[in-house]
Amino acid sequence: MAISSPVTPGQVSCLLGFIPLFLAWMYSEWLEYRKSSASPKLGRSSDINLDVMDKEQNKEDDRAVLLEGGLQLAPPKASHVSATSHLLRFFLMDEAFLLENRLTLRAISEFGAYLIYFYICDRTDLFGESKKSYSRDLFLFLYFLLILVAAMTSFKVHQDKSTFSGKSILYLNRHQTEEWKGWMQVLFLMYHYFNAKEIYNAIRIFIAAYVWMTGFGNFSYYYVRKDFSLARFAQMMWRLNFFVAFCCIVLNNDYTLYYICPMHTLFTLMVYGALGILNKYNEIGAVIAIKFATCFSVVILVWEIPGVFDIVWSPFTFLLGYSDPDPSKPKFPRLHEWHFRSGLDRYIWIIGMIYAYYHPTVEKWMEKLEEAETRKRVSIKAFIVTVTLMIGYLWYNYIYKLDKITYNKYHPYTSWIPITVYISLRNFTQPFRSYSLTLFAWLGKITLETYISQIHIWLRSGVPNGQPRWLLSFIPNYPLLNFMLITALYVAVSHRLFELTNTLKVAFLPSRDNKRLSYNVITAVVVSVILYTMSLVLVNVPKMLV
Ligand SMILES: *C1O[C@H](CO)[C@@H](O)[C@H](O)[C@H]1NC(C)=O
Ligand SMILES: *[C@@H]1O[C@H](CO)[C@@H](O)[C@H](O)[C@H]1NC(C)=O
Repeated sequence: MAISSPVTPGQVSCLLGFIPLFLAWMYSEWLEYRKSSASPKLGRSSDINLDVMDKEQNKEDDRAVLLEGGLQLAPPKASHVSATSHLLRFFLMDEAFLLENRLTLRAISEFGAYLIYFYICDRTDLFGESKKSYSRDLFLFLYFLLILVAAMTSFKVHQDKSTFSGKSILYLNRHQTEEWKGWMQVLFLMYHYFNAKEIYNAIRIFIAAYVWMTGFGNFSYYYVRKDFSLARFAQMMWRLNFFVAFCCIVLNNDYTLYYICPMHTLFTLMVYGALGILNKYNEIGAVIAIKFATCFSVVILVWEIPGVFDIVWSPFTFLLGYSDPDPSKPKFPRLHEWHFRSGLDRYIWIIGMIYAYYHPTVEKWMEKLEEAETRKRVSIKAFIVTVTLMIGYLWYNYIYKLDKITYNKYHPYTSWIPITVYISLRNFTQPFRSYSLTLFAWLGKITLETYISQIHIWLRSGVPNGQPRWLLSFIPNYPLLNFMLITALYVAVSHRLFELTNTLKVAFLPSRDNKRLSYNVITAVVVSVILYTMSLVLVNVPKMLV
C-alpha cells in the first residue's frame, strides 16, 4: 500500500491522540462487560448517559419545532456538573470515569475509524480509481428513479404543529426546507459524480439557495429566541466546522477546498453579528432597516470596491488560501478561490434575512387569503402563479441560458429570482405546502456530511488539496455496480458522521454550563498544542538524522 504524500505533523498528532482514546474505549468496553457479567441486572446502567443525551437532543429538536410556530419557551433550568479534572481521571484510567464515558469514547473511536477509511480511500492506492463520464440519459434516469422511489415510499402529509396556537398552517416548516435541501443536494452531488457540466448554472443557484437558507434560518432563530450565548455560539461553530476541521488535518487539505464550510461559517457569523450587535433594539423596525442597510454596505464595500477585499482578507490567507495543485490549471493568487466563492453569494444571505423578517407578515396575509371566498382566492392565486411563471421564464431565457462565465457575473444580483419563484410555487396551495418527501428531507439533513465526504469516499482527489477528478472504484469495470456499492457506503457513513458530530457536540459542549464549556475549550487547546509539538519532533527527528 503506497502512500501518495509525506506524513504531516497534523496527521501524526491525530494518530497520537486517537490511539490512547481508542485503547481507553476498548478498556471501557471490557470493564462494562465485566461489570455486566458480574451483575446482570445493572448491565445497561451506563447506557443511561446516551439516553440522557438523546433526550437532550430531542428536547432541543422539539424546541426548535415549537419555535417555528413562533412560540417562546421559558429558559431551561441550569444543570451543574462539577468540573473536576476529567483529563486527570482519564490519565489515571479511572474505571468509573471510563465507564461513565464509554459511549463518548465509542463515538470518538467510530469517528476516528471513518477518518482512517477516508485516508485509505483517498490517499493510498489500495483501491482503484476510474474516470468520470456523463450521459444525460443516465443522469436523469437516476434522478427520476430516486424521485419515484421517494414518492412511493416516503410521501407524507404533515399535520400542522401549531394549530393550537390558532394558526392554520406552518408555512416555513422544517420538512419542507429540508426536503428542498435534499432535492438540490442530490443534483449537486450527481453533478460532481458524473461531471455534468451542462447544469453548472443550476448548481450555482442551489448553492445560493443554501446560503439564502442560512440567512433565513439563522435570522428567524436569533430574532425570535434572542439567544446569543457562548454555548449556543460554540455549538453552531461545532456543527459547521468540527468534521471539516478533522478532514483538513487528516487529509492535509486547505479549508477552502471545502468552500461550502467557510462560506456558511462566514455568513452565519454575519447574521449573528447583524442581530447580536445592539440586540436590545431589534424590536424596533427602523433599527432592523438600518441593520439591513449596513449589511449591504459592508458587502458592497468589501466585494465591489476593488482592492478592499484583499486588504480585509489577506491576514486570513493562512486559513482561507487555496491553490489547486493540478499543473494544468492556471495559477491564481492564494485568495482567488475564496474571493470567487464568497463573492458569488455575497448578497443572498441578506435577502434571506429580509424574507425571514417579513415572513410573519406574509404568513398573516396568506392566512387571510386562505379564508377569503373561493373566487377571489382562486383569482389572486392564479394571478400570482402566472406572474411568477412569467418571471421564471424570463429569468431562464435571459440569464440562466448564458454561458458559465457571463452567468457568474450576473449571478450575485439575480440568484434571488429563481429562489423566490421556487418558494412562491412551492407554497401556493395549502395542501401542496403540507406535503413532503421524507426521503429527500432525510438527505437534506445530512448535506454537510455528504458534501464533505464525497471528495474522499465517493470521488477521489488523490493528493492534498486536489479537486476530486476521479471516481473511487471498488469494482473495476462495473461502473454501475460500483456506483451502487460506493454510494450506499458513502451515504451510510455520511449519516453516521452526522450523528456522531451531534453526539460529540452534546458530550463536549454543554448547553448551560459556561464554566465547563470554557474548561473543555482550554483543555482541547492545550492537548492539541502538546500533541502537535510532539509530532513536530517525531516527524523532523528522522529527517535530521539522515
Ligand atoms: C415556502 O416554502 C419554502 C420551502 O419550500 C420555505 O422555505 C418558505 O419559507 C415558504 N414561504 C413562505 C412565505 O411561507
Ligand atoms: C444557521 O446556518 C447554518 C449554516 O447553513 C445552519 O447549519 C444552521 O442550522 C442555521 N441555524 C439555524 C438556527 O437555522
